[in-house]
Amino acid sequence: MVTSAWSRWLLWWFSALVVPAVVLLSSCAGSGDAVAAAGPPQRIEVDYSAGIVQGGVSRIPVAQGRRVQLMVRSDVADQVHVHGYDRKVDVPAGGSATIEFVADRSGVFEVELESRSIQLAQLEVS
Ligand SMILES: [Cu+2]
Repeated sequence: MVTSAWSRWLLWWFSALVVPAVVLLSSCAGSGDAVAAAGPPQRIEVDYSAGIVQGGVSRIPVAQGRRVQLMVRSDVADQVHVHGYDRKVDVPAGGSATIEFVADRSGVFEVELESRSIQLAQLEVS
């Protein structure tokens, strides 16, 4: 038979330890992402011209959960593709295209000029 003292102790233990731990864990993941995503976006600019990525192809660190604003300038018409997040946008010759997304997946993701299979950058989300 469960005594009332025992059930009170269980209840106390559950509310004192388990509930706050779960709330703490979920708020770490949840509100952290929300704050990062709500903050100013990380702006990344890539310039593709004369057949090369100006300044070279770089691996750009991005904090997971952060909003990213990726702007690609290009002197050729193509499509910009962010792998992993599978975002695509057309870029006109001599123009620019912007992709905005929340970097909620960790890993290294290639940004590519799709039809030319040219790597523009890598996003390292962690
Ligand atoms: Cu691609």
